[in-house]
Amino acid sequence: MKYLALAAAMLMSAPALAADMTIEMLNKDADGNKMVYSEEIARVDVGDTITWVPTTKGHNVEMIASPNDMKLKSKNGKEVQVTFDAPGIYYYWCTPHKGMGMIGLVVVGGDTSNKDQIAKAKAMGKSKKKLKKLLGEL
Ligand SMILES: [Cu+2]
Repeated sequence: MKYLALAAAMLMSAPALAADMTIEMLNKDADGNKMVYSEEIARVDVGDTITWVPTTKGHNVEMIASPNDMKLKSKNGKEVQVTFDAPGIYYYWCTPHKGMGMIGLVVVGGDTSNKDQIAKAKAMGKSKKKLKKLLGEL
């Protein structure tokens, strides 16, 4: 009986693990969009991990606004991994390409209650329009 309980617990934890996500940093995506993250809106559960992979050179991840004021500025061209422990919307950009609209949102735990905070966060060039568009999709 002990083993059955353990097996059941392992089965139940499987979906959370499966929700971990990889996001590619791209010069160009399959649709021809330039300087983009492969997932512009990523939805994960609390405790999930996202790995950003530098498929092409010269990109990074810099956190701009988040529910827990997360400090993050990854090195250009390096893989970076973040585990999200607080629910809410996280807004980040690629430092070299922020003016070209290279931004992304992570929604953790389905919580969009800090949408106003994100809407007021800094954005420049094409990122302004893109941020509005992405927030409109939440
Ligand atoms: Cu970039």
